[in-house]
Amino acid sequence: MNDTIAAIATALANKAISIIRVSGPEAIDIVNKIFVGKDLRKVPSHTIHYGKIKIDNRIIDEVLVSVFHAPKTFTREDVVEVNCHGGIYVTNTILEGILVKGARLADPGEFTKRAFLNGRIDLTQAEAIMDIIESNTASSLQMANYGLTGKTKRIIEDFKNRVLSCIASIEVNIDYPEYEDEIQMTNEVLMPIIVDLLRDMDEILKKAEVAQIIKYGIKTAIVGKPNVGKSSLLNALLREDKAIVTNIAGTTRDIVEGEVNIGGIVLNLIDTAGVRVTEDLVERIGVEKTKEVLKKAELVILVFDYSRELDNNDLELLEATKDKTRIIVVNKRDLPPKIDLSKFTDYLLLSSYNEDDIEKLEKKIKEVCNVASVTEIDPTYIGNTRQLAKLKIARESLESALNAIELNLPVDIVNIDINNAWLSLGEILGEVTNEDLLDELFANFCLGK
Ligand SMILES: Nc1nc2c(ncn2[C@@H]2O[C@H](COP(=O)(O)OP(=O)(O)OP(=O)(O)O)[C@@H](O)[C@H]2O)c(=O)[nH]1
Ligand SMILES: [Mg+2]
Repeated sequence: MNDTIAAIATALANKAISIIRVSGPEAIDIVNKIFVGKDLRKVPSHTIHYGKIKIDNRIIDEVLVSVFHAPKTFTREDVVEVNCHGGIYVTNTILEGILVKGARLADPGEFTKRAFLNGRIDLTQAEAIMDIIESNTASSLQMANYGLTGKTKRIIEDFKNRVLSCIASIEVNIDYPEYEDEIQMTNEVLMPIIVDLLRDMDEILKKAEVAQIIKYGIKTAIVGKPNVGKSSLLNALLREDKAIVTNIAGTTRDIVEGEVNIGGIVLNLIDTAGVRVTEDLVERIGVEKTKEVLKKAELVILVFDYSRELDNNDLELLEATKDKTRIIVVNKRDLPPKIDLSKFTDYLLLSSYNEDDIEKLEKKIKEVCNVASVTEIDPTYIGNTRQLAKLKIARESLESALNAIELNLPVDIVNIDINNAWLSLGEILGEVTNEDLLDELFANFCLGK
């Protein structure tokens, strides 16, 4: 980790400004070699300097260079940032100049990885940086910011400390049985502590389901037989003419996707080909795709046509979606009815042409997804999948400790499970990690981050 890395931190497109970031022991020296202006090796930390970049005796650009001395920097190493004009060619030329003078091109996420390895942030905070970049609603951004400021870290540390104090007492008892002042960690003493821990973890895990929805959105499939108005409904929800609508059955052949933000919740809408038995090859492939989408959907909007009688296609879809979180929409309520609504227990009669009806549908979606009240997000909403998976493993270990206590197994056996819980909690923070995990994790970051 002793080399100096460099990368373009901004998007590579013709824009107003680009930033090239350099980090490592040689950062200042390297940039100084191509900078015309003050001697960057002599300027104080956290200062910005105007000058020019000169490579092979040619002026490349007029720039502002920021100099930050270790350790008060993002990576805890010396960091230099070059603000240049935002053309793709000029930015690449300056980066190349920096690489030629001895820096290495950074891997994706390598700056953040260094911040983590140098102890400036823990793994939950590193992941929160990524989550901030990927946020697309106010609530997911707020959640990511809780992570970045270390609130997630503190929740996990609190669990870890509670688990550790059990382990410590058990081990003192085992190693120094003669210390009579120490509380004896019998199964009776341990039981309520473990029960409390499980209860508190469950509370976090319960909120996590909603947190995941906030972060990733809800995969929502709009299905129905041909011509019921699925694409019209998609367009109405998106407030955009995205999918082609015609009065010809079988208009949508391929899936059409769109994203809509309903009160802070993102719906990943998927309009599908109308399901029916068909001889048309293209349409048949579309129908197969619909069935695939249906399997993966977290929410299904099943659409019927009020002006046509229910047929086998409708009934099959009703059956195929019965175990899904589902909203039944009976569309085209402006036309003379042909459907006996008493067939359904819960449905929304609407017209995709009517704005009030669409708002009713949105309200129903929030209700069904149980996210109506997600305006108040507190720091205990953890939305990061890796962190949650580890927390679940820690919970399982404690559950198995509890089983061992109930069987009245010796405390040192119970301690094995408690130790495992402690290790999993440490993994959330990145205290116990292996290289492969870190490589995989940071590889998902953007270049220059
Ligand atoms: N009267 C009336 N017509 C509607 C309504 N919604 C959609 N339509 C019409 O129904 C026809 C079919 O609409 P689409 O949205 O293309 O239907 P679809 O379910 O996507 O059809 P496929 O893609 O073929 O499966 C079009 O002519 C729409 O204008 C409605 O609420 N009332
Ligand atoms: Mg369609």
